Amino acid sequence: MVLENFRLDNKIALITGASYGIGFAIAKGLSEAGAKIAFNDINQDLVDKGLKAYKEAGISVKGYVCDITDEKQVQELIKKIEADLGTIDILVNNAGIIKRIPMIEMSAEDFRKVIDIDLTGQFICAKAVIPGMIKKGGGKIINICSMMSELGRETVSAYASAKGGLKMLTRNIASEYGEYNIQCNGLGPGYIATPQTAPLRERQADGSRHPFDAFIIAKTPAGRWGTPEDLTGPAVFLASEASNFVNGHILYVDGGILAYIGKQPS
Ligand code: NAP
Ligand code: GCO
Repeated sequence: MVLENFRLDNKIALITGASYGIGFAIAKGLSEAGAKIAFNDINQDLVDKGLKAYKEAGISVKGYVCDITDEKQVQELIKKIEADLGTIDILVNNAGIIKRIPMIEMSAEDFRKVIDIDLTGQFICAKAVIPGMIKKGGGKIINICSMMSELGRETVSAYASAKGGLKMLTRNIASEYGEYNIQCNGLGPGYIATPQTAPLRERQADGSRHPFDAFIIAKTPAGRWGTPEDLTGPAVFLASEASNFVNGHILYVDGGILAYIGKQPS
């Protein structure tokens, strides 16, 4: 039965930065497909916020404080999860930040911080889980990419550089570890309504849409922002045996933005 291939029963999944937003929605979806869930976030307050939200959603999870840019912390995190739940089968590299600053006004320190969290952190987490996946006979790594893995725009030079690099890290992990039955793919969300994009959707003083909000609506054939829940089905697919021959692919979940020139302004 083909639908059985989408089940995740007895699989152990780590979703990074998953106290809220896209990570939370993906963790909820993987849990509903049968996976045991572990998540981390950058501080105890966020982990506690996440634990409360998961409990309210009826999801049993393990939560851990871990900065994904700190390799020692990540290696400790993996050991704790292995002791609490077992060897990780699925890693969703979701944690990230964005800094919207015109490039020539951006400090090298800020640029490095975005690269460190949005790209180096994903390398550190993938490096930490791959040995266990090899021993276990396989695994799934899902890197949360972006429209900015393909496109640029004003003020997001660091973020676009990181997400472009994450696309190639995805392809390289697929290339280097595919022979161990590890599939590494990317999920490329379009513009999703989360706290990270809230500044781009703020209502103007006169009650009108934020200009960027109106722009994204015109650029999206679906005529709407995505929701974190729009990502759960694609995430379950990439985490499951249904995608065992999909490797090094970036699955864009963008409502059609990348295919569309955009609606003519009225
Ligand atoms: P987000 O605001 O990007 O938050 C991601 C989570 O990661 C937050 O809880 C954040 O904590 C945490 N985090 C930040 N730095 C960390 C670190 N060093 N170690 C561990 N955790 C860390 O939320 P989102 O909008 O749900 O985005 C999730 C992912 O999707 C990100 O990778 C983002 O780039 C990507 N994405 C988002 C969109 C969108 O439209 N929202 C579209 C495409 C891709 P803090 O709250 O303290 O920052
Ligand atoms: C921005 C947005 C985007 C989204 C997302 C699009 O400022 O343009 O934050 O970067 O977060 O990455 O896929």
